[in-house]
Amino acid sequence: MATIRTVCAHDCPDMCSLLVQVDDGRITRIEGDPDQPFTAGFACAKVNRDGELVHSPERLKTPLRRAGAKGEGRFEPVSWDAALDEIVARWKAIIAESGPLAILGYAYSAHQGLMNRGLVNGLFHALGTSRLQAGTVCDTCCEEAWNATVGPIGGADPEAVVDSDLVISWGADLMATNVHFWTRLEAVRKRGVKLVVIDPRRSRTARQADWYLPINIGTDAALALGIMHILARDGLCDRAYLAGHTVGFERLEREVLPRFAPARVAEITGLAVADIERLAAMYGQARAPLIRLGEGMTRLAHGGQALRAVALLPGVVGAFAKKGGGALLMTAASCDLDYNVVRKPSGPASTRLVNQLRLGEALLEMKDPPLRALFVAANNPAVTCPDAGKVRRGLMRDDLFTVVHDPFLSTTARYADIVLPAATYLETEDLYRAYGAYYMQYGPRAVAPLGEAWSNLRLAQALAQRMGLTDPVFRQSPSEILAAMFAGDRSGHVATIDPRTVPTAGPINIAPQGGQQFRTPSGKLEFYSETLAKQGIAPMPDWQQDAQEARDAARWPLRLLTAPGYFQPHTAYSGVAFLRQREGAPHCVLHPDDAGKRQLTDGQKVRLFNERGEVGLVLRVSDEVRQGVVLVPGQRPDSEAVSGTINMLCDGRFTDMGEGATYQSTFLDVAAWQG
Ligand SMILES: Nc1nc2c(c(=O)[nH]1)N[C@H]1C(S)=C(S)[C@@H](COP(=O)(O)OP(=O)(O)OC[C@H]3O[C@@H](n4cnc5c(=O)[nH]c(N)nc54)[C@H](O)[C@@H]3O)O[C@H]1N2
Ligand SMILES: Nc1nc2c(c(=O)[nH]1)N[C@H]1C(S)=C(S)[C@@H](COP(=O)(O)OP(=O)(O)OC[C@H]3O[C@@H](n4cnc5c(=O)[nH]c(N)nc54)[C@H](O)[C@@H]3O)O[C@H]1N2
Ligand code: SF4
Ligand SMILES: [Mo]
Repeated sequence: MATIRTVCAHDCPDMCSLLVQVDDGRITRIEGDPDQPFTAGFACAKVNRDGELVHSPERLKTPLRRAGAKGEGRFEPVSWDAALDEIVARWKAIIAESGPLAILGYAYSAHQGLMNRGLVNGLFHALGTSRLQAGTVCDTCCEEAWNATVGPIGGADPEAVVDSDLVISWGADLMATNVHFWTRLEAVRKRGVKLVVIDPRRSRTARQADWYLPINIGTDAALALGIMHILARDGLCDRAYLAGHTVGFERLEREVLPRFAPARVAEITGLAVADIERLAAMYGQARAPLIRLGEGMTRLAHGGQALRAVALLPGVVGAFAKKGGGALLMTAASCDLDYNVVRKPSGPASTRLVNQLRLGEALLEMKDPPLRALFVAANNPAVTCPDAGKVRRGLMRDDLFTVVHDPFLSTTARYADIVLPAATYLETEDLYRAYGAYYMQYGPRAVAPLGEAWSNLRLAQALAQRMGLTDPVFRQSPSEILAAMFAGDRSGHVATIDPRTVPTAGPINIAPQGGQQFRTPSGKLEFYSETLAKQGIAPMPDWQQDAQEARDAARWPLRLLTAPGYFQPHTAYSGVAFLRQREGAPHCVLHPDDAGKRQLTDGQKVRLFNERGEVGLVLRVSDEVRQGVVLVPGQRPDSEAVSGTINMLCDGRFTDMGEGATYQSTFLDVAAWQG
């Protein structure tokens, strides 16, 4: 028996340090590392089960070649050599005939390791192919909005919550997606610190809060501006802080805030005037209030404005300067490693981009040259991209050569010409840095890759060598690549770390010291952003009714709310039968009044539909959501659902900033399932 200390590589802000017990080559137990302060000795309810993910009978054991129609899922095993020979021959022929732009290849976020995620992208960067504009399905909107406000730098240290005296979870379901911060918070709450949750749905986190505010979807900017209005009205602004560390507040106060008096804000947000007043007073009187920002509020047409308005609040009361105060969206931008070593080893500085959330359109409509080959690792776009029907029509193209690298036969893999078995993170070694806490850690593999599975890193290097690429990173060992990421003129904590010590150091705290820094063009917190003005985007936060949302709302009675499932947040956990059962059949949630109006009852199969199509799910009736909203947790594959997947009803419209996904600008109706 051996116990291996490694790192959880799932797409999750916590980046836990794990103790993995291995008996005879099998993982028999996974626990959180008690020596990593943030992990604090426990792994979440999903990753406790990752032994079952690794040893799942559903794992792919060998490379496969398609033997049936695309999407049918019929394959025959082939050797790695045969699979790689075929891929390289096809790619070389396509490049010779149409040029490298006819190929699109990428790895996305299911393996958070800096090498296993980065080097696949480095391979396609070096080949000069079309490039994925990645993350638009997830965080580019909130990231752009944060950057325009605070700059590309991490927010408050979640461990500093011990010094907070008020915490607002604003559009984040902490118990589902940030459970170690939640535990920290619970400890602080025992001392009387209050937790306020602002969310359109009564999430688990909302139910545990001291005060829950059920806000209308997409109205957060109005609430934040309403709070600023009251703070200014009541003399609760920190004028010295505003003068020294921010730009544009006076103009906002003159031109925008007058329109956000409490009565109007109440009308927009669906909250009572008294509650808005109370929230503003609480916030204005707190010494070090912390706002944990979630991404939920940004997944709609004006998501960027919402995030900006909320992220600016700590500037109004000077909370950014206080330990325990400020705002936390993400932390990763404060870690100054040389990521280009793996992501951009060589290749043209710019090339044609394919927005991840418009993959279907790119596959079907791109010309000069059309996309002729697609490579996907660590992503399941046939389920998790909006307009999933279009993605699948693209994947159905007979003249598209598709390769999917995945530990499982994902929905996307069913459309591939060649499927390659991927090793999971527990079978790979890598360097990690958290995006929701200030830690870096090296994670060795716990067990050898199962069957013939290969890591993303091994595959990227093998393909690069066969394609004739000579960049050193395609031959180096992980420890050599790690050293290269630390080389050069680094800043912050990274500059003080000796890379040779990293593989055995365990968790390394890399929290920046002092108050919140700003890395905007002005070096200050930007209530007014010149950068946005230049892009033709409103430079000061504002709230306006979106015209297209208003038209769709007039046509369809319900609005989609999307949030992670507790046991099945993404499809990455769908290989564990126990977790599928715990989450239950893919479902939607309606308020009792909305269900009653349609004569629908709890547990029955229902049809969700709009102009883009229909999907079939099981109905749950609950006042977790308000009237007019249908919640669909997680993105579940069709194989588990009554029919289809929710992204078939969402379109590829962009957010106001960052060209991100607008799942929640989707309007629809629900009826009984027929047939
Ligand atoms: N354990 C684990 N953790 C994860 C993940 C995982 O797979 N496993 N996935 C990670 C990933 S990739 C991501 S992107 C994050 C996502 O995690 P979060 O940043 O928390 O974002 P969401 O889960 O999309 O939404 C959070 C909440 O926002 C609410 N919300 C929706 N619309 C609005 C709105 O208009 N206003 C307000 N105020 N609230 C709104 C939703 O109801 C939901 O409860 O979680 C990460 N964390
Ligand atoms: N409607 C709607 N759609 C959404 C969202 C939403 O809230 N609502 N959320 C969006 C967000 S925030 C995100 S981040 C995306 C997530 O979407 P995806 O990135 O597609 O995430 P997963 O479902 O985790 O699927 C990743 C795939 O990678 C595979 N995989 C796991 N580990 C490895 C590995 O080490 N190597 C390789 N090669 N493969 C691996 C898994 O088996 C799985 O098939 O979905 C987005 N889609
Ligand atoms: S909480 Fe997040 S980082 Fe920790 S074990 Fe679970 S998925 Fe992994
Ligand atoms: Mo995400």
